[in-house]
Amino acid sequence: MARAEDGYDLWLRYAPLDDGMAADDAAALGPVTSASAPTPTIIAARSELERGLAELLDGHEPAGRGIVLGLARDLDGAAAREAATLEGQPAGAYRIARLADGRILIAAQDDIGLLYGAFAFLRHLGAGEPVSTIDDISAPAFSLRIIDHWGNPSGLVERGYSGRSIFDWWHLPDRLDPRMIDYARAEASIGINGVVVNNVNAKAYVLEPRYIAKLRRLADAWRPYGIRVYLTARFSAPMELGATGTADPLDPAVRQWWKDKADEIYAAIPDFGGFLVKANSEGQPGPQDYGRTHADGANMMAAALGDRGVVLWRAFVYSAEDSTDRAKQAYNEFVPLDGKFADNVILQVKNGPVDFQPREPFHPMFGAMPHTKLMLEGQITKEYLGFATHLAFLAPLWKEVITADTGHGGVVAQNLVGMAGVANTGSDRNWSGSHFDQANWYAFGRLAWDPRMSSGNIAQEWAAQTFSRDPGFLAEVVPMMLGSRQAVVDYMTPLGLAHQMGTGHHYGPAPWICDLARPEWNPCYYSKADAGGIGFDRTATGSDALAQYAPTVAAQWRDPKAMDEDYLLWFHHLPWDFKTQSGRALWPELVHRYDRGVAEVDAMAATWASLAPNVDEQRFEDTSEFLAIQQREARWWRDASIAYWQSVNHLPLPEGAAPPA
Ligand code: GCW
Repeated sequence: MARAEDGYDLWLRYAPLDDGMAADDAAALGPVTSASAPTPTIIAARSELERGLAELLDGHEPAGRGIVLGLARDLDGAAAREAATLEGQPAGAYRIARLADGRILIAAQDDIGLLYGAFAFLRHLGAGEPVSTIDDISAPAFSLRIIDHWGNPSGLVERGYSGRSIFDWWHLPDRLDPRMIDYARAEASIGINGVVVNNVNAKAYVLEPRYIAKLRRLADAWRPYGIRVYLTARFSAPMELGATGTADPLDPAVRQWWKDKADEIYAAIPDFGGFLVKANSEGQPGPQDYGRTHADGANMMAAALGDRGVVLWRAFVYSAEDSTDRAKQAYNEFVPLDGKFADNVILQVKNGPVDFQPREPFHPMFGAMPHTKLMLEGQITKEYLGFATHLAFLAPLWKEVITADTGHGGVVAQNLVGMAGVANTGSDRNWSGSHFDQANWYAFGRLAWDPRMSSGNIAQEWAAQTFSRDPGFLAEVVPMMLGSRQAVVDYMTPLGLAHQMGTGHHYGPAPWICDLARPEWNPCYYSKADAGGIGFDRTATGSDALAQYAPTVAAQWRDPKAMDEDYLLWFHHLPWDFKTQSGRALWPELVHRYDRGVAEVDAMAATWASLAPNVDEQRFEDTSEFLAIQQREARWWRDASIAYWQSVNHLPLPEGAAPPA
């Protein structure tokens, strides 16, 4: 692959090591061989290693004892003993070790573990680690590590900010875009093992035979990379496709239709992953249309799949009929159904109870359904964080959620069987719409593999592989990435505010919108700002959403004077002169945080400007231009928000506040 400066190579750039290091590594490395019979996956692992090493070593011929790929059952001696350390580990686990005879061993219990091990070895080298110190054993924390695409067969991507869909539905199945292989390499390199190819706001016709044929071509292409395909299924499909007069999940003809459909899909794609379903949510059809429950609907589809696949049933539901507190609805609908879902049903729950905001407390369903499998849904595409334009590294956001103590025994991550990320990839040459948004794709996969990884380590290995291994560069860029999401929180929705984005596009500020028919589509519904104060009272005197959390967790957020102020206005409606922990009253504290966000973006831009020597011209310029937009738009957010709050609280700009731009 050409060493493109346009971002196409992602973190799989394999930029040449500096000469000394390349020479040392070449001396320690040798030809890649396989102790196991070649399968498509093992061939992919070998060819990735060969391609990666050729580029990293940049002309230096490997002169060492060689790299051996091998399944545990095919190894003997010292290699077998190393591989034995994987016993009991889940599918995909790998071991990388240096044997006494100088060979590098990449061992696994299954083919896909060898591919993951090959990518891991290249990641270590790509991040600048010398061969002599690489020693790794790793296994995925979750069995389901899925990417959800929100692209429509038309090519338009819902909330997609990187061009059109990467799937060329038009030419499939006859033509497979070679990009689909690079896509699979990228996903496999971070451990992703499932891809939902169509939008949750689904069209019924993707279940027609012509689309199953297209999907089959993708499934065949991705199988060597360990990726199973999934489809979003529209609940009313049997009706819409003219087969039944109802979509009632208890109707025998409906049940038979789904069973036949599943059989038809499995005949074409024996390892089809299953169905993702958005039901009775934002106008999508669902079991409640027939007086049935979410469990009735999900279990019907689960029965059709049998032990061949899973139903990923989304918990993102809220309705206009309940205007009290949108944040409470999913919990209210689903928690009473705990224990009623079939074994192959997994509830897919957004990280927070409202909708992918720059910051939300973790969703109260986590930990509250001990007899139900749950999966976390995060959004890689930044619908509410400035699209692909604003730089915001999301690992800290996801870490905040997966490390949160549910109060029901364990942190969120311990209550999950998987993680699903809403894709930010599209037809843009750089895949993600911006170079730094590639980091969010990368981080999502790394956390789904190992939720214990720190945001800093993820940023460091991504930036080293993607841009430069120079320690001076990394010392600047990693902290810049780590602070970037908090900056967005500060200039958009500080102190626990949420959903202040313009309704519809969700890009710029619109706290003043208050006249839309559905109350929960109005930003004013979330701020509840008036002359007396600001914030959503979710304590017992208000919606009492707090009561949905375990007592120990609720206790942390009950007292506005003692709590983590990042969630202050999420849970409390407070007077403008409420004394915050900084000693400032709420109003000047709010303004201070907007200013802090703007200042942070300015600092990010200055940091980036200083890194010109480390980054190729095109990617440097692309990023600089976006940062300039972000600087301007951070001010737009701050100034528009403050001006609106002033129109309701009639307070002057606090002393020392930065004047509007
Ligand atoms: O965040 C909201 C988006 C919708 C999306 C919905 C969902 C796919 O604004 O565009 O629809 O969430 O998650 O279903």
